[in-house]
Amino acid sequence: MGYRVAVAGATGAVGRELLRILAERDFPVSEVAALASARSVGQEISFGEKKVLKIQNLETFDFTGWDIALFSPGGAVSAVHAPRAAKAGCIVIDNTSHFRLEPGIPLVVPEVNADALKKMKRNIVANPNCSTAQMVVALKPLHDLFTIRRVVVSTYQAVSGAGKDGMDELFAQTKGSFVGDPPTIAQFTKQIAFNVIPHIDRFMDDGATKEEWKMAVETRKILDPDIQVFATCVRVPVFIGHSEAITIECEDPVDLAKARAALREAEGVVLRDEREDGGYVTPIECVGEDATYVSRLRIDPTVPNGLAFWCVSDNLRKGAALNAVQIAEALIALDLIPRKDA
Ligand code: 11C
Repeated sequence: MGYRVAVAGATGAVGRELLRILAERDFPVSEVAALASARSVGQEISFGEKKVLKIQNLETFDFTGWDIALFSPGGAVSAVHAPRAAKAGCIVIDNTSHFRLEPGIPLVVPEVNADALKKMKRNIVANPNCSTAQMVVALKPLHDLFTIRRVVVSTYQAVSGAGKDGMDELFAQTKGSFVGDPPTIAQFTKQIAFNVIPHIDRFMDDGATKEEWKMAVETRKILDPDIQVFATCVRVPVFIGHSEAITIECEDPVDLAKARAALREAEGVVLRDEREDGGYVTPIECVGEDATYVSRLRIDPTVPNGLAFWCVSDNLRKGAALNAVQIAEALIALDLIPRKDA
């Protein structure tokens, strides 16, 4: 027997990845519903090798009797429909930023804080921002060893973070540049092809962007409320795979050999750090992979107890869909999803 699982926002980049990962990991499903907005109703979407699902309307879908809902339809839509699903008794794992900081709603990266799931009060669990998820996976073993006090991070974020339309814009601008078409700019504030843009999400009063703010507040909720994070988030012309240059300052003296050993052992982390040409991981190599890759690990001698590294992961997988499915798996392991077929 399996679980009845609904995927909301099934036609988006993350929604498609959610369906792919559920099938790939043989998630115990008895039935899967693919939900999206009215304009996609009736379209077909594949689930695994053999099944095709017809898109149903999220607006009118009745969640009664469904066990798990994986939501990625955009914050405003989740704000309305995630509580509706939760009220119907379905456990919602929401990939938008809408519920992340709300009390009683755990914000979870299973390798880091699966235990927080036990504090779920409203049938909703939040999935973090992609740039936060991969960073905390890499930080956790280092925090356990040296107690991180401050993180300075610069990101190099793929256009798929802005969804399928962001990917289409990079493709169209790149192609257009070879045939002499002027760039059409819609998803980003400036041309993204052959460029980088130091701006993701809206500006806040202190001059930081909301993406930068999210990295700080989400890291504190997931890993440790005493960690300070200073982020600069940059969009780069890469389709999939976020990269991050991270420097940490720790309370305790840092030992490089111990850091390496802990990263090698850590769940979800692959250390590839060979200090030679090509001995590091780039975003194109992490596409379709589950791991968070760490490379270029070295002491930062310019700050007390400093350590620096490079971190890369598939933003649609660990940064979104994979983490959501791992949360569902952790909820099952902790026996936190009431079986309606029991
Ligand atoms: C980006 N990180 O790369 C964003 C996308 O809060 O879930 C995910 C936004 C979020 O544009």
